[in-house]
Amino acid sequence: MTDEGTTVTTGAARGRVRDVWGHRTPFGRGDRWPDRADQLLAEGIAEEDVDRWVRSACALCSNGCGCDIAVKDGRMVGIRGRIDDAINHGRLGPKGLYASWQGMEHHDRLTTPLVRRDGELVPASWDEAMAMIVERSRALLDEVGPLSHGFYTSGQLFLEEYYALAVIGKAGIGTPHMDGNTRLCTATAASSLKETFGADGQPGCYEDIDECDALFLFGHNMAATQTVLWSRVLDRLDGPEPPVLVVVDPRETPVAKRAVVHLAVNPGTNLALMLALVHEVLANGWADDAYVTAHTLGLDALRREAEQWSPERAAEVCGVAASDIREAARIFGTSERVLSTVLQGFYQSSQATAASCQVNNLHLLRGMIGRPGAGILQMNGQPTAQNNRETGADGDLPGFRNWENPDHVAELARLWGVDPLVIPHWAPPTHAMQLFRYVEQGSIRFLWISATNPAVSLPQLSRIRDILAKPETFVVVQDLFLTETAELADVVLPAAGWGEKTGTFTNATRTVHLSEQAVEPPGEARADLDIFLDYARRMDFRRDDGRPLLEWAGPDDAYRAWQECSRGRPCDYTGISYDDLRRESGIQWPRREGETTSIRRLYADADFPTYPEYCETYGHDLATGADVGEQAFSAQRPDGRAFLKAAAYSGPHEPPDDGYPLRFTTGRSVYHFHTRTKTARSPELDAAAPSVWVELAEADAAARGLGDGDMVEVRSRRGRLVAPVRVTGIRPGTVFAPFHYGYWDAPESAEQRRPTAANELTITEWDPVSKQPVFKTAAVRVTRVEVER
Ligand SMILES: Nc1nc2c(c(=O)[nH]1)N[C@H]1C(S)=C(S)[C@@H](COP(=O)(O)OP(=O)(O)OC[C@H]3O[C@@H](n4cnc5c(=O)[nH]c(N)nc54)[C@H](O)[C@@H]3O)O[C@H]1N2
Ligand SMILES: Nc1nc2c(c(=O)[nH]1)N[C@H]1C(S)=C(S)[C@@H](COP(=O)(O)OP(=O)(O)OC[C@H]3O[C@@H](n4cnc5c(=O)[nH]c(N)nc54)[C@H](O)[C@@H]3O)O[C@H]1N2
Ligand code: SF4
Ligand SMILES: [Mo]
Repeated sequence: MTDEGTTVTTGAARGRVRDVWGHRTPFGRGDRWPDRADQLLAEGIAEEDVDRWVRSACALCSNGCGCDIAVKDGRMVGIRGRIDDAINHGRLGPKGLYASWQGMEHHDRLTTPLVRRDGELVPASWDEAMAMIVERSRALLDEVGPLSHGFYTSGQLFLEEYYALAVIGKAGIGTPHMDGNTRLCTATAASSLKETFGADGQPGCYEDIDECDALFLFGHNMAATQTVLWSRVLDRLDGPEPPVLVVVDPRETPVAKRAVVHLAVNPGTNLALMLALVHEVLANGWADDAYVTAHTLGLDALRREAEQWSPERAAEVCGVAASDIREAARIFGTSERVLSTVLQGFYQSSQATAASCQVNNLHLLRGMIGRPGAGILQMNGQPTAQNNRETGADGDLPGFRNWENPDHVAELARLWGVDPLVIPHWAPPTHAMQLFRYVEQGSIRFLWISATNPAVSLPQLSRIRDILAKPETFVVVQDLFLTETAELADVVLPAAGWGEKTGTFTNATRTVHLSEQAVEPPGEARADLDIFLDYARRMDFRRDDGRPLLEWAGPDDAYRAWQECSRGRPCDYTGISYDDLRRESGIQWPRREGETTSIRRLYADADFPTYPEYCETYGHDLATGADVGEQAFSAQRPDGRAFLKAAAYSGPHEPPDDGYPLRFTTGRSVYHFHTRTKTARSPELDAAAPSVWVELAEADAAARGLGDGDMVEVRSRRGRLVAPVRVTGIRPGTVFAPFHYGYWDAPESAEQRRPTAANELTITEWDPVSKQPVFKTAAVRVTRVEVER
C-alpha cells in the first residue's frame, strides 16, 4: 500500500496479459472510484533504478489514462498509472502497461528518411528527402493547383501537429482534400453529435459510470477496447446497487456475458432495433413530454418513423427476441439514470449516423442528459481522434466552425492572415474514401500520409494497394516503422513518437493531457510537428502581410495559437495552459480564459449549440446525406433546441445470399492495437495473439464439419482470408475476424503465404452522413482448406 486505499501492483502487473482488468476495487453508486496504482518496469529494473518519471497519458486508445513514463539512461523502461489522474485513478490496461513503451523502444524503428530510387527505397538525408517533396509539391501547385494535393492523417498525432497540418492544408495550400483515419474511427461520433446537438462535443463523462442505474453498450466491446473503463464498470457491477447492463453486439463478448439483456443483432440491423426502442419509449408514455417540448425539434417525424417498428417487426429483422427488445426498452424507459456508450458496432455498420442518433433521441426523449449518471458517450477510439476533429486536420474547419458559414471562414482568415477565398469552403471537405478515389482517378497526385497504415486498415485492400502503388502518384509516408503502407511510398519520413516529443491530446470525454518528451528519438527521427513546420518553411507559405504563415518554434507556440483559434467556440481551450496541465492531471474543455474549473457534463442547462450563427453544421438528411442548408435550418428556429432525427431503415449494403450465405463482421482483440505496429513489438502481447483467426457459431461450424483449429477460407466478392476456426458464442450466420493482421502471414516459404487481413474482404461503402466506411457488414462463404499450419 502507498497512500491510503492505493495498492501498487508492480509484481502483479507482470501477469496482466492474462489478468486483463486487474483486481477488483468495488464501489457503490455515487461513491468515488477507488485508486489502484498499476505499474510495470522492464525485466531487471527496480523502482530505485529509475532516473526520472515523465508526465504523459497513454496513447493506445481514447480512454486517455494518465501515466508517468519511467526513464533510465535515456531510454523508456516502464510506465505507471497516475493515481491523481481524473480518468484512470492509477490504473493501466495491458496495452498501456506493455505496448506503450515497449512498442517504441524497438530495433527496427525508422531512423533515416528513405527515398525511392530505381524502384528501391534507399536511405537519404533529410535535406534530400524534403527537397524531393517540396520540388514535387511546387511543381504540382504551379501546374495543376491545390486540388492536386491530398493529406491523409491520423487519430494518433498530437493536437499541435494536427493544427499545424490543418493550417498548412487550408491556408498554405488551400486544398479541401484532407482527412484522417478518424474517418474510419469516430466520424460517426462527430456526425451524430453534430446532427443532434449542432456541434461536436461529448455530453457525458466517466463519472456517469459511477452514478448510473442502467448502462447501455451499443456496439461497444469495452472490455477489450477500453479495458480501464471496463474495470470501472466491473467495480460497479461488483459493488452495492450495481447498474443493469444492456449490450447490443452480435458476439458473446465479455461485456455481453455480464449483460442482463444481450441483444445479439444481425450485423447491419442496428437502426431497426433502435427505432423499436424509440417506439416502445413513446408508446408506453416513458417520454418526458415537458423536456421534449421545451428543448427539442422533430418529434412528429421521429414518431412517424418509429411507429412502423413494433418490437416484433424489429425482432424479425434483427434476429433477436421481441421480449428482449421490450425488456431493454423498459429498462431504458423506467430507470432514473441511464448512461449509453456507442462505438464501432454502430459507427462502422449500416446506417451508422441514423442508428447512433437514435441513442441521442432516447436520451432526449427521457430528458436524460447533463445529469449525473444520465449521459451519452458517443465514444472515440484513437487516443487523439478528438483533436483531429477539433483542429480540422480531418477537413472540417478548426474550432468546430461551420464551412457553410461565411463569418466562420472570415474569422479563420483573420487569424491566419490570408484571404478567405484561399480557405476551402465552396463544398464539403473531401472524406477519406473520396480522397482515395481521387487518387485512383488521378486528380490527386501528391498524397501525404502521416501516422496511419491504410494498406491494412482501409476496406477492400487489393484496391487500396493498387491506388497506393500508382506510379504517377507521389506518396509520402511519415511513420515510426516501415509499414505495409510505407513500403509503397516514394518518400518515407522517420517520425518521433510518444515519449519522444511533447504535445497535448484529448480523450473521449474532452479531457486534455500533456505528454512530455521523455527520451530522444532514435537516429534522425523527428517530431511530426517539426516535419510539418520544415515543409511550411521550405514551401515559403506566407500571410498576406508577408510574415511566414507558421512562425512557431515548437509545440508551445503551436498550442498557444490553437488556444486562440478555439476562443469562443464550444471546444474553448483558452483557460488550459501547459502549466495548468502540469498541475492538474487531466483537464476537461471547455475552460475559458480566467476560469479555474471545468464543468463535467455538457448540456445540463439544455441549451444546445444549434444557433445558426454558432452551430458547426446546418445538418443533413440522415437517409441520403443531403445538406439541409442555412435557410431551411434557420427557418426551423432551432435556437438552442436539439434535433430528434431519424431515417427509414434500409438494411445492410450486401445482405447474405446463396453464394455468400454468411454475414462477415470485424473488430478487435484486447491484445492488439490496429495494424499491430506497437503491440506486435511487445513480446508478451504478441505471444497472446500471434496470428489471425475467425470466429464461427457452433451451428455454422457443425454444418461444415468444422471444429476449433480447422483451417478455412473466408471469401467475399472482393478477396479472401485463410485462418483457423474458433468456435464461439457468436450469433449463428455470422463470421468475425480481427482486422489487426497485415495482408500476408510472415511466410517461411512462398507456398505458405496466405492472406490474413480482414480488409481483403470488406466492402467499399460508407455512411451517407458521416462517410464512415462500413467495416462491419459484408457477405461471405466459408469453406475448409488444407494448409500447413
Ligand atoms: N485492444 C484494443 N483496444 C482498442 C483498439 C484496438 O485496436 N485494440 N482500438 C481503439 C480504437 S481506434 C477504436 S475505434 C476502439 C473500437 O472499440 P470497439 O468499437 O469496442 O471495437 P470493435 O471490436 O471494432 O467493435 C465492437 C463490437 O462491434 C460488434 N459488431 C459488429 N457488427 C455489429 C453490428 O452490426 N451491430 C452491433 N451492434 N455490433 C456489431 C463486434 O462484434 C464488436 O464486438 O477501440 C480502441 N481500443
Ligand atoms: N476491418 C476493419 N478495419 C478497420 C477497423 C475495423 O474495426 N475493422 N477499424 C478502423 C479504425 S476504428 C481505425 S482507428 C483504423 C486504424 O488504422 P491505422 O491508423 O492504419 O492503424 P495503426 O496501426 O494504428 O496505424 C497508425 C500508424 O501510425 C504510426 N504512428 C504511431 N505514432 C506515431 C507518431 O507519433 N507519428 C507518426 N508519424 N506515426 C506514428 C504507427 O507506427 C502506425 O503505423 O482502422 C480501421 N480499419
Ligand atoms: S485503457 Fe486505453 S488509454 Fe488506458 S491504458 Fe489501456 S490502452 Fe491505454
Ligand atoms: Mo478507431
